[in-house]
Amino acid sequence: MIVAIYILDKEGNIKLEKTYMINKQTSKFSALRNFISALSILIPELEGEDIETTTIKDLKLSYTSANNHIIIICADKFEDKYNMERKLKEIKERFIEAKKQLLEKGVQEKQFFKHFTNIVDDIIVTPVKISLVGYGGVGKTTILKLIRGETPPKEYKPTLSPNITTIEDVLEGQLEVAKLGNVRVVVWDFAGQEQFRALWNLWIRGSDIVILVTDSTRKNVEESKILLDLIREWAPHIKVIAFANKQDLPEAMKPEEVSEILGIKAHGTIAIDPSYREKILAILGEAIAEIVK
Ligand SMILES: Nc1nc2c(ncn2[C@@H]2O[C@H](COP(=O)(O)OP(=O)(O)O)[C@@H](O)[C@H]2O)c(=O)[nH]1
Ligand SMILES: [Mg+2]
Repeated sequence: MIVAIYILDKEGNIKLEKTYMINKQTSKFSALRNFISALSILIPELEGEDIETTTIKDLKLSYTSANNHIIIICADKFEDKYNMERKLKEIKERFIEAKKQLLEKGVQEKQFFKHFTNIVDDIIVTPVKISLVGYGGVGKTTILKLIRGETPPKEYKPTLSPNITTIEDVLEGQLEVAKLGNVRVVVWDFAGQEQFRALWNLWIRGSDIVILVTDSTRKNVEESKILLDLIREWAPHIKVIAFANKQDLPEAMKPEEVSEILGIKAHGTIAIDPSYREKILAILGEAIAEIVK
């Protein structure tokens, strides 16, 4: 995975620095910054417009020059070279374009790099697709609203990675979507909307994480098991977790019982209770951390 991006000026000053590491990786790459600073000695020699990639021990570096700056993408040695170079090329093009606009508008350099960091994020961070699936009425839309923060939470502490803070509301036709940074959460109703059934298979296969939502009644959980078997058939390797929603209702089975019927981990939720937002975001964060490991 890509772990950092740096933009340095001709004098070797770091103008933009952004790391994309998760927990454990930090120590491994802590020397990176010093290394990059040292690398700046080479800048005067980096005249060419090409993109080059080199591997140094556990690191893979792609670099290029643009507008008297050097742009460096750092990844672990397993990262695909072409993926890095493709992203770097895009960043370079956007950098040149944005610089031009900056000059026209007279924007301060500091402001420029702050703004450009957002552009870089969009390019670097691979989007994560999460599908909330289940029968009608189990609480998917309510969960999505809770994720979006539409129900005011009693207490809000961001539990996902620092990137995942801007909440953008995107509605695409029939789909209900929440966007949290690079994470896209989409709702699919299993019952009804027959015309969308054909897309189901494709969508599920394109998802990184599927969350099967149940209302925790025995009938619904047993029906959802059939849905789970279908998902498994379509996408055998996808990460599927379950929500045992409506835990506040007297007929709700305990999450453990739901887990047992489904054969996968079921988290107890109450989507109408804003205090569950944090728990739900934490579950998503954990699942995401696992898949991008
Ligand atoms: N008691 C209770 N009601 C819930 C819960 N989550 C959702 N609901 C209600 O269940 C109904 C259906 O929810 P909705 O999110 O529209 O279900 P969807 O069809 O899966 O999108 C709505 O009236 C919600 O307010 C919950 O955890 N507890
Ligand atoms: Mg709904």
